[in-house]
Amino acid sequence: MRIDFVTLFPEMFEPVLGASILGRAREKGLFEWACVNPRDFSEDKHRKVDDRPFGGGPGMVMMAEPLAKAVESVGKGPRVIFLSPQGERFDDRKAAELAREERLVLVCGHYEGVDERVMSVFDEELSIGDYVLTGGELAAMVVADAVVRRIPGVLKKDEAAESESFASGLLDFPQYTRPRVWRGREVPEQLFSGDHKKIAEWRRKAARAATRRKRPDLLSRA
Ligand code: 4FV
Repeated sequence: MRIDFVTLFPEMFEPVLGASILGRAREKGLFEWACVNPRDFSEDKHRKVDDRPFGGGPGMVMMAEPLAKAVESVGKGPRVIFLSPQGERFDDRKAAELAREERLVLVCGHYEGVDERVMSVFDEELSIGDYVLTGGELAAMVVADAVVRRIPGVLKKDEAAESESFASGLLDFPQYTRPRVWRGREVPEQLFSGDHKKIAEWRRKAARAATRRKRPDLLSRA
């Protein structure tokens, strides 16, 4: 899979996407990415990419031309997704859907937003949550992380297991590791029974209990 990020802050991406599982996915040739900066498409001698809002009001607005040119420079074909609080809520189902794509373009807004007329250049809008970020970059990286880890071969077998949650409609069961007693608190003895059926049964019950307690909405959905 290839992802092109349209962003005014390309320096933000390598530290995050170059590390851990996504870094490894790139090394394994399962994932590649690049950044396209609208500033490189500004015809303005000062490489201007934002301007004051018509009708007044605080802040600045991203100009349509440099942004449209940057998106179009990636070429026809890829699905173009604009990250914004007005978008459809991003979730596990959407991650699975996007993981089937060959190419994605993730467009990162900044300032108060973008000139509304450039929305026609985007195929869809996605939001990672009902709050306002300073830019779409973090949201784009969240989407990239959740999508790339769904690409076959990116996660090792044992890593893959943990990404089942949500797909099963339930939250994950609680995990424990050494020491067996920590600050006087024991690990549930069922996990030492060696009886895998009993352990799986205990985990299923624990996952349902956790979901009922923390995310009852998921249960109604499940
Ligand atoms: C956002 C979100 C988000 C809004 C103004 C960028 C910022 C600035 N993107 N999910 N929540 N974007 O807050 O995706 O342009």
